[in-house]
Formats: sequence, C-alpha cells, structure tokens
Amino acid sequence: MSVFETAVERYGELEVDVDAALSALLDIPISVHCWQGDDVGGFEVDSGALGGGLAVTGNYLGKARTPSELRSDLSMVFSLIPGSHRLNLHAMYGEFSGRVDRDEIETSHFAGWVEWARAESIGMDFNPTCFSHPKAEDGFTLSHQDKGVRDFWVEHCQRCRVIGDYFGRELGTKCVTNVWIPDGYKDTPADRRSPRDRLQSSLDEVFAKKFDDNLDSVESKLFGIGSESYVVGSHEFYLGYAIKNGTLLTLDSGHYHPTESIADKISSCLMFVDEMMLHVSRGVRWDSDHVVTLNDDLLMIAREIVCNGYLDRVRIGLDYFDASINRVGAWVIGMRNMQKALLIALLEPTALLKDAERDGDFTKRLALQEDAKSLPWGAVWDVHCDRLSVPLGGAWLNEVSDYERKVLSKRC
Ligand code: RNT
Ligand code: ZN
Repeated sequence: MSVFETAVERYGELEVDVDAALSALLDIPISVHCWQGDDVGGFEVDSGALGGGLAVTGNYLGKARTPSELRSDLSMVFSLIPGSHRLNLHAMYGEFSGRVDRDEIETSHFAGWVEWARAESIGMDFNPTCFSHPKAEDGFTLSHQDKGVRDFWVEHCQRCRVIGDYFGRELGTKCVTNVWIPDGYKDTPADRRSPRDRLQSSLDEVFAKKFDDNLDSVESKLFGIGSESYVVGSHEFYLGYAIKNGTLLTLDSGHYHPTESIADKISSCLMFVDEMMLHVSRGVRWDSDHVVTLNDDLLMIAREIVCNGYLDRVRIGLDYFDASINRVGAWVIGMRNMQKALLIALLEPTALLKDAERDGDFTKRLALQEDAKSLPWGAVWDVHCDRLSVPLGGAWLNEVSDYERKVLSKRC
C-alpha cells in the first residue's frame, strides 16, 4: 500500500474524507501580495523612501524593477504552487509613463496588470497607497487636520475603488479594495478624538459611491514605527466602522499585541460583519512582517476558518516582505505554508473533536488534538502537488535557484 493509501485509511478511521479535503483546498484562492517582490517599492517615477512606518531589511539580489519583471517573478511563483490564486496589487504599482500623482491614477494605468491576470486566469485585489508620498510624510493622510491633504487622499482612495471595480468587472471576480492608512502619533496625543472624527468623515466620502464589482475593506493596526502611542484607525475604530457601514474588515495577523492571535477574532467579528479579509503575516517580537511559516499561529488561523465553515466569508491574503532571502522563494514558502495549514485544517477530525466537546470529555478533546498533529498530512500534500503537476516537497527550490541564476542575478 502506498503512503497515500495508508493516509487515506488512517483519516477514514477518524471520519475524515481526504478527497473532499483536497477538492476543498483547490477551491481556496490566496491573494498573493505583489509587494514582496520589490520591498514595497512600486513603480512611480519619483518614488521616494518607504514610508508609513513600514520597514524592509535585506538586500538580496534580484529585486523586481519594472512591472514586467514583477509579473515574471509572480508567474514563477504561481507555477510552483498548486491551485489557482489571486494577485493583491498596490496602487503605486501602476504602469505610469511619466509623473502621475496618486490623485490622478486611472484604470488605463492598470490595463497591463489586467491583461496579465487574464492570461494567468487569476482574480485581483487592490490597495490604495497612502504612504511613501510627500503628502503622507508627517504621518497623517485621511485624518489629516489640513482639509487639502485629506481631500487628496480621499480622491486617491475613490480612484482606487474605480480601479478595483474595473478589475472585478474585467476579470469576472469581485475585487477587494483594502484601505490601510498609517495615521498616528509617535507620542501621547492630547486629542484622540478629532483625528477619528476626521477619519470617519473621510471614509464616508471615500465609500459614498457604490460599485457592483468592488468590495471595500478596512484594516486596523495597533502601532507602527513613528505611531507607537496612537493609531487613528485602531481595531475598535474599524470594527465599528465596518459593522455600521457594511464594509469588509481586514485582520492583519501582525497588527495586534504579540500574544493576541487573530484566530480567535474571526468567529467574533463574523457575528457582525458579512465578510472579512486576512493579511496573514508573521510578527517576530513586533509587526516585523516575516515570511509566513507553518507555526501554531498559522495553524490556528486556518482551522478557525475551515472548521467553523467560514471559507465563503473569509478572503485570505498574505502580507509580509523579506529582502534578506530570495524574494520568489519567500513568496513560495509563505504560499505553500498557508495552503499546508489549510490542508491540515481540512483534514482535522473535527466531527470527533466536537463530539468530545459536546460530551464534556475534554481529556479526549485534548488527546485527539494532540494525536492529530502527527497524522500523515504530508503524504496528502505531496499527492496534491503531484496531481496538479507542481514540484513535490522542497523540489520547487531547484526551480527558484535556476530562476535566480538565469534571471534574478542579471538584475543589478
Ligand atoms: C501595514 C499594513 C498594510 C501594508 C500593505 C503594504 O502595516 O499591513 O497592509 O503592509 O498595504
Ligand atoms: Zn496588512
């Protein structure tokens, strides 16, 4: 008997259907963040330093310098992961021939991305870029006290929603346009209220027009570099805003206190918002955006989505940036880990666990949970990769190394 057949039998004993798990996995798209490929740089003519309290470390060779280089890297990534996924693009990644400010962007600047996404048969998600810009330099955008600055960012975000709707319409799958802003204070504010009043009014303006193919989402944060003491768009602010205004809510796994996991927030927030988006990331001691690894945090996030039946209400995206290792490899590692975590969740003996819980048999519940950790999910993952003709195990690394030699190392 093959290892896979043994695995199917073992899972069968636990009332788990392996084929059903694999076909469910195939239906879960992951939105791949474009910004891992060039250290959150973008393609604007006069792009400055990375702002918004974000930081990327490392200078590994091969950073993408143009849209076509980034697309080539992304195609490489998509060829190494099973299933069909999505691209999560930031506004600063448009194709601008000349200086186009953020309040001037149009659908035409993104036509090349749509064409590529169509060829790859993938959907797209989108993000306004409210950082790395002179008008964001003092740390405030949509909540700025200067109306001129606020209006500039409102215009940018409104245009992003038009572009998101264009992506959704062209690609036949709704686009989530996710608003994250860096606004906040390094030190203790005297007035926590006024910036929040202003953010609320700005968002109301941003979201005033309704679109058929664009979905809006809002992303909170606990702190950033330079906004350690106060962030205008806190978790409570956006949770309330999303519930009141019917937007999606984005939970970024790096945006909470270090011992706080977003896993537990999913079922609570979904009591009150219809859908959410996740930015799966890995904070090490702080919101450091390390490459996503298959750790307890990730496993718990995946099982909360899968085992509570939320796959149709949670959109999964990744959000990290590491320039200290091969950037294509960083993408593939995070993507494959996200999928492995989902597979492990899909193979969880949930029915037996729930029975034990209903019976009040918490010894059995804990025993089952612990035994599940050594179930042969790896054999199932390998068969999944094999069936979809993507490299097994670590073999994808050979292709990435080859790509580094032939393509990435020529970029200097
Ligand atoms: C920042 C947020 C945000 C960004 C991207 C680039 O802390 O997580 O989602 O990472 O928009
Ligand atoms: Zn994020």
